[in-house]
Amino acid sequence: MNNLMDNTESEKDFLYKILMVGDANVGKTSIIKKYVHGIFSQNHKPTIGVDFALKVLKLDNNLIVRLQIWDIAGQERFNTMTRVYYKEAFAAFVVFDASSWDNPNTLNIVKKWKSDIDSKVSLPNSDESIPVILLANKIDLISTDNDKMKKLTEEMNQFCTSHGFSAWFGVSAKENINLNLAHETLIDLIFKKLDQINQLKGVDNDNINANKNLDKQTNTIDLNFNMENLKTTCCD
Ligand code: G3D
Ligand code: MG
Repeated sequence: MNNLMDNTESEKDFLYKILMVGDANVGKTSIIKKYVHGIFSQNHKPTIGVDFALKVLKLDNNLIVRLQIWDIAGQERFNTMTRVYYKEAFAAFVVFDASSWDNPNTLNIVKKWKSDIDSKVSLPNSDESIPVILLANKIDLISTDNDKMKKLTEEMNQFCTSHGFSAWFGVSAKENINLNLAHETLIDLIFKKLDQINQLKGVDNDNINANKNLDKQTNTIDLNFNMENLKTTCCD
């Protein structure tokens, strides 16, 4: 058949909530500001509670992906609020400061963030864990030290496999290193995971293909639980 309808594929427009977590000062807000707004600025106010930013990506003629990125303040670590913040997330980044990676505490904290995510969130309408990517931020501070970079790479490859991270990237909010690649990889992982679930269920279930109750046009949120009045924008 060769009629107009066959050539006009309907546009798909998916909205995904994703989490940016990690301790204070590792550069979460800076990553989001650079990736979403193209700005790196020092001395911005510390994040309090949670902030949001929206990145709209046109992946091809018929596919729009909106990433609603939740910037969760590091001081929220493991308190009861994280369960509320994580609700309905499709994927997460855990961020640490690459310049202090050889401090033994750094990777212990990363493990705790990963366990916190695994224990509190699964893909909407599913028991599947969400994909989590590890970001070694501030890589600009060590990227000229070849020995350090080699050791970091070896250790991270092993660490990700043993602790269930889908991937890791050395990134820099300051120098805009690997930010696009990390986000594109996260979107790929979401699509792959949803495909697997849909195949297992034997359906193309749009209900689990995207967040339905988040505002698509702006970076304001209908949280749909006991925080209705929490409406804010990212990174002022
Ligand atoms: P947070 O949101 O995780 O708490 P911020 O972290 O984004 O507020 O960043 C904390 C500090 O790290 C900031 O420094 C910021 O400029 C710096 N930073 C963030 N990303 C990078 C990076 O990629 N490279 C380097 N060199 N520094 C980075 P200040 O001095 O403003 O507190
Ligand atoms: Mg912050």
